[in-house]
Amino acid sequence: GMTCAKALQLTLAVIKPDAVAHPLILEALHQKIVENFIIIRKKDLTWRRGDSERFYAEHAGRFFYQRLVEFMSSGPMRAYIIAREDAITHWRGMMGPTKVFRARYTSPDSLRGQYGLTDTRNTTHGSDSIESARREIAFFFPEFLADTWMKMEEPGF
Ligand code: RTP
Ligand code: MG
Repeated sequence: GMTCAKALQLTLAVIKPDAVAHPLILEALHQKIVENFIIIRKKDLTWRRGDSERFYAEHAGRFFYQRLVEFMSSGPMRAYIIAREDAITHWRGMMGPTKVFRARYTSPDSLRGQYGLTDTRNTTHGSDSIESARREIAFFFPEFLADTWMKMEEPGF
């Protein structure tokens, strides 16, 4: 039975345009996700610039904002809703540090350490808290009923 059902947590994982553009890297990242999580939803999509601006509104004004917004709407992405115990922390750990220099030197086996190109073109995104996971899952998957789904996972359902 699903003895760990109580602890299942959802998060959003995104494979960014730099990684989707390379079929072998996309496949490697997909396999990592398959091996580590239950995939609840998966979607290929391309953002308009406005989507990118809304998603990263909290970074508006920072020096990298324009390049980030531009890049994230530059080509196809793949988004997943994934589940496991401590999904948020686990996926962030697999990604490794945001900055590619740090990723390469401190976490060479992480996804960004292996495949990251720059601080912006760093292969993946992951929600950083329960609140942002909820917000970001709704942003990418507005049709997904997170509350209903989690209730179905309660013991005794
Ligand atoms: P996020 O906010 O997306 O979860 O990412 P994070 O916590 O790992 O990184 P953060 O520092 O909050 O940066 C937000 C996004 O901006 C991109 N970035 N580009 N120097 C640059 O060009 C630069 N610095 C940060 C990151 O790739 C991250 O997606
Ligand atoms: Mg952040």
